[in-house]
Amino acid sequence: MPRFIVLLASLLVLFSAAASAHDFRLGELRLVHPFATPTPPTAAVGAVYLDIDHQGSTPRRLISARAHIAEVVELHDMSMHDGVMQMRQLEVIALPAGEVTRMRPGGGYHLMLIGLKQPLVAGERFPLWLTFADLGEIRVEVWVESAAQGGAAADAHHHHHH
Ligand SMILES: [Cu+2]
Repeated sequence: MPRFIVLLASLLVLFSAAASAHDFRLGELRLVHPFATPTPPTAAVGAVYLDIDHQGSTPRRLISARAHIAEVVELHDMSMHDGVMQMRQLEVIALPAGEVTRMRPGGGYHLMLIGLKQPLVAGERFPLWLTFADLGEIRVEVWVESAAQGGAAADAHHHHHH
């Protein structure tokens, strides 16, 4: 009986994740739809993406991130150098005032989960803490879903609010 209820609850979570997006607010920052793409069972790394909609007039900076499911979380940028995709660690991610900083699989900014303690399974969720200079720390919930699904949900969320 209890097993049946747990199964039903997890199906409901999957269903709602497919149909919606989520966001968080810290001061004038709106943190839109944090998501992570699924990983193979033995993967040591993963990546988190979110859009940061900065609706204020003072430039802000994301300075660190952490999560229970990874030993460290690094701020990364991925770009092409001489035809090769390369990732580099950033000290900060600068957030220009009045702009949306987008993170998407395939290139650019992302949050790298290093020393992953468990695989990222589609439909599951996990907490992540983000620290911004002068604004402090906020806990957000990361949804594990495909690159296409996560990107589409984040895009749709912007259209909905603007
Ligand atoms: Cu990376």
